[in-house]
Amino acid sequence: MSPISRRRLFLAASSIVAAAAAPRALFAQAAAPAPAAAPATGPFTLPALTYATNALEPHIDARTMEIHHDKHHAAYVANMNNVAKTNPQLGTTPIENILGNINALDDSIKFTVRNNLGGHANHTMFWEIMGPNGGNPEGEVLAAITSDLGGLEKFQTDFNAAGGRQFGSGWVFVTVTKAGKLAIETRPNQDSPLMDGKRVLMGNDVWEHAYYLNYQNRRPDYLKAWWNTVNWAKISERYAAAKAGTLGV
Ligand code: MN3
Repeated sequence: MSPISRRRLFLAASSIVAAAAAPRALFAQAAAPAPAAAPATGPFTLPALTYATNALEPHIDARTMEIHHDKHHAAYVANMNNVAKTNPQLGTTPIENILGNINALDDSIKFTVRNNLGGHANHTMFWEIMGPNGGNPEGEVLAAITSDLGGLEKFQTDFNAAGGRQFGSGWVFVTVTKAGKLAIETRPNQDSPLMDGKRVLMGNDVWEHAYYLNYQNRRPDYLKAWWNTVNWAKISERYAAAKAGTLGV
């Protein structure tokens, strides 16, 4: 290309860029938008993991943890902050109370809150009850597992079977009453036993995003391996809180 035609091309390209950029710059000044990638801020916050994303390897890989926490859970939080802009009472009511009265919400937001606040509550619990070196069930929790769920081995078998049977996306939970009684329950999507006024002792996420990078279609293998990530000390704390009536999400 001759220097002249190169110059002409440059000028032509410059004028196209300038024409395209001008209205955008004006809009940016008028609207002062936040960067597109920034999460919506508001009353709902993504809880930080209390362990490294690779701390649960080889059972749950770091990349799965990063995408699951930083993208999936963050999206539920951002969506709730968006809906809270026009429904500020959502940000000032305890999460378990909103979910426990989900059908009282206006139809215009019920579906959004069910999915996204359900997702926020479920994942907040999920990160909390996992960790490296999680130990074994002891004390009152072990006694309840023995009396209500047929012992640790039967409990784990039944919990994995329930998680395996959950068709499509969902969760397998252990619910706990104020008297300390345990039961295995499943829910589809991001539904939670909190929506039935119950309390969740623990639960496992059986959405494909929880395991697909490492286990692909082998959900039963993920369910088995997941027990190596369970933090039993934290579950004991949640059990005590449930009996004291102070367990939230
Ligand atoms: Mn999930």
